[in-house]
Amino acid sequence: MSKFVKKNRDIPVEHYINGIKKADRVVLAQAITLVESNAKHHFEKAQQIIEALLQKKSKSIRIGITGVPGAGKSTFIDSFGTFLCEQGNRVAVLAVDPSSQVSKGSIMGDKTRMERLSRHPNAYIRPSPSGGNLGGVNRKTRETMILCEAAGYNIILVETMGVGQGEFVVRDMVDFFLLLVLTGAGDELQTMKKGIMELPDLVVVNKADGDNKEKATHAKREYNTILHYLKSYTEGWITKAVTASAKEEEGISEVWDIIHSFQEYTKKNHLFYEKRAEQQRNWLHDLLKQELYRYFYNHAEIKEQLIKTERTVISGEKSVASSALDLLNLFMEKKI
Ligand SMILES: Nc1nc2c(ncn2[C@@H]2O[C@H](COP(=O)(O)OP(=O)(O)OP(=O)(O)O)[C@@H](O)[C@H]2O)c(=O)[nH]1
Ligand SMILES: [Mg+2]
Repeated sequence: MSKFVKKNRDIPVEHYINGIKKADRVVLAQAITLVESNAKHHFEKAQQIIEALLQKKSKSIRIGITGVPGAGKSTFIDSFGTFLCEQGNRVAVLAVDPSSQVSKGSIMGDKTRMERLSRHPNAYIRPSPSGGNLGGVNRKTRETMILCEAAGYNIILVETMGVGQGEFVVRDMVDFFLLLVLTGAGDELQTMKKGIMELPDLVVVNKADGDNKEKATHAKREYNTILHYLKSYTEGWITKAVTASAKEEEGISEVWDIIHSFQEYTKKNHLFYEKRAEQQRNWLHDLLKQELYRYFYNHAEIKEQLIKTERTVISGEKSVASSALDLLNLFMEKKI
């Protein structure tokens, strides 16, 4: 626990709310620390701050960036983010790293990969919250996003590694999802999780520079062929593959043009806010399921009864369905 978290009991919520409204980066960072804390009283304070800062229709765009390790996500965010900042945008970079428990936050531990962006006054970079399960990381990232938007960041970039469940979680919290790939579609697809090709709104073949340029162009064609046969994630939007070089800063403005037309298209047919509404609903239900599960399995009497019930269903004394119902009834009697 950081020194700040230990000391912060006396800081009133107004301090955070006003500071964030004034785009004070130090206060924003302090509020995010509260959101990331697992202590109960921090949770309550964080919720008060968030509720005061909720926006009905935030004008931001949330962009998820995924890809296998080494695809160039951080380098791409550095170039892309700097490009966006130079156009007058305010860019916040967050990360979802389900592996951080093991690797202690490998993702974006390398702020050096975002050296230029981290120095830009319009950018705010927050490394991934460490510890906790994917559900916890999910909530923390979503709430951090709300705080950043309230502080005036109009573009939110979320980096996640395309290896675990992270990309599915991030897909459901962003408006636009970008998959960064390398050359050789065949090989790479094998290391990527099944179904991932159905998630992106854009595929960017990175490292299209030097000797690699030709191979990247070839891979782009291969990806376009694959994408042609897949259903798009966003109705009516055709997911394409393009080439770029994060290092040489080529194809960066083209990526932004595509995101811009995506925004225009989805706002015109109301999909943009419909998707956000759906994401809010999903989040609520995910959270409810998670909490119900936790309450149920942590309930002392349920735990005890569950062992007995297991025995009776294994021995065939009682049917599984009626045993489950009995347990649920017991749980409800105890809770309500
Ligand atoms: N030639 C070339 N190299 C690149 C490009 N983009 C990234 N790289 C290099 O590829 C390596 C990995 O880049 P990162 O940006 O760290 O990749 P990442 O996807 O963020 O990696 P993880 O965070 O470990 O998942 C680094 O050595 C980069 O310098 C590019 O456009 N061209
Ligand atoms: Mg990275």
